[in-house]
Amino acid sequence: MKIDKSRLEELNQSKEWLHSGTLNGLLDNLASQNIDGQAIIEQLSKFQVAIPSWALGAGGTRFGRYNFGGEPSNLEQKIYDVGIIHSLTGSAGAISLHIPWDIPSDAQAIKELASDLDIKFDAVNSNTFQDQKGQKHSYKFGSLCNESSESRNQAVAHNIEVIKIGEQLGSKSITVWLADGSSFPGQMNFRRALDHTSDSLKRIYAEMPSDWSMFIEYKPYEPHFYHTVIQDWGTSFMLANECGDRAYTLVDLGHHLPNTNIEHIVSTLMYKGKLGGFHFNDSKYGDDDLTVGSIKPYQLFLIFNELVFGMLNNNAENPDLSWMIDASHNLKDPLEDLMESLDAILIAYAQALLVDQALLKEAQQNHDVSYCQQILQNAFRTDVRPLVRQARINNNAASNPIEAYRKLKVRKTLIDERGMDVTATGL
Ligand code: LRH
Ligand code: MN
Ligand code: MN
Repeated sequence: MKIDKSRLEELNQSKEWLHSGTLNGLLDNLASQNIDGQAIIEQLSKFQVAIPSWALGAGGTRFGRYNFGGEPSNLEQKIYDVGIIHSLTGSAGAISLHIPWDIPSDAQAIKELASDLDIKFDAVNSNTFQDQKGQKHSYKFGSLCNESSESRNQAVAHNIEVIKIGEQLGSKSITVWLADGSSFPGQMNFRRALDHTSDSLKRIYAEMPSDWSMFIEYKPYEPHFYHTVIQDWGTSFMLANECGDRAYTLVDLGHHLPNTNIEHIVSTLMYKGKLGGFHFNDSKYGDDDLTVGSIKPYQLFLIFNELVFGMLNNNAENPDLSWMIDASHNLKDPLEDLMESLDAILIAYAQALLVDQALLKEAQQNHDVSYCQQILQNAFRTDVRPLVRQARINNNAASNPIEAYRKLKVRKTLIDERGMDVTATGL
């Protein structure tokens, strides 16, 4: 199914009187603080976030999974779903594929479909955290870190295969997340596991085309509960440096122990030009993968404040970041959930763009701690939603995507087309 853009325009028109009133009030208010609201709207319109192919179905927990109905059961349908989100929000112009869940049978046809829907292929993700049918060697005791060179070689070969598939689609990066680690003291030799991982990553890096980047995710625990080989940003940073200039650390918001200062990590990595990618989600306890902004919106704003600062002070040539939502669970309509995440991302970005960096610097240099806090909190407490709505309208998308999604009865159409009892491939 495709969204009828003229219906979106009608819906936007019906709310225009309400929207323009609040927008103009906000623009005047910002102008009185010397903030150019129109410039912020333009930046918001340009901001594009990739949708992971595995978030389009109703995700499961390890205890159970409930079908939502109308879920995509193949890559083509997943791309149509991203097309729906992109038409409604104007900010989801990319998809991130997971191999082997999303191997295209006809890469050219898939590429054309995506291009018709104005969707690019973001980073491709390899998967050595599960054994696949017919696979010769197991990853039960690790993949890139395994004591067995046969398992390691197989995992390296898989990553190279993923790069080849990505190349056919026009992707320019690979994201590596490893489940490698141990669950009991003594089970694994830390140093040998790290050494093997470093060596395997270098072998994958060497096979990347010269315009490709590698993103290395870290995560402190899960699925292993004693030690994880790439447990933190420092380990990822070290491995990325060992691989080369085009290897970067990827920050996934859920991959930190409670109370970690993630904005500080962002700042440090950007200082060294080594922040490559970002996975958005939210969490209360661990890698909960909840809707972005649903639990800790102030933290999200503080992270965006560092991202904006980093992008403005790009001395170390940090590349443009690869943004992706990495959230999925089993309660909400997955498409509504993703649109809520996109909304939260744009709101936090808009709030961060309100921060007067020069004024903040002056307050910091004067050690005016209260004023520093006020500058940040004034930005955070501004209702920027009219700016986000206008950015969507400028992109010919829906001013209120979820309302439009419901009015256009998108889920019902998907269920009619695909049935109730379908399961998306993925987590
Ligand atoms: C596991 C994980 C990770 C990856 C994704 C494929 O923690 O969520 O964040 O990006 O699986
Ligand atoms: Mn992730
Ligand atoms: Mn995760």
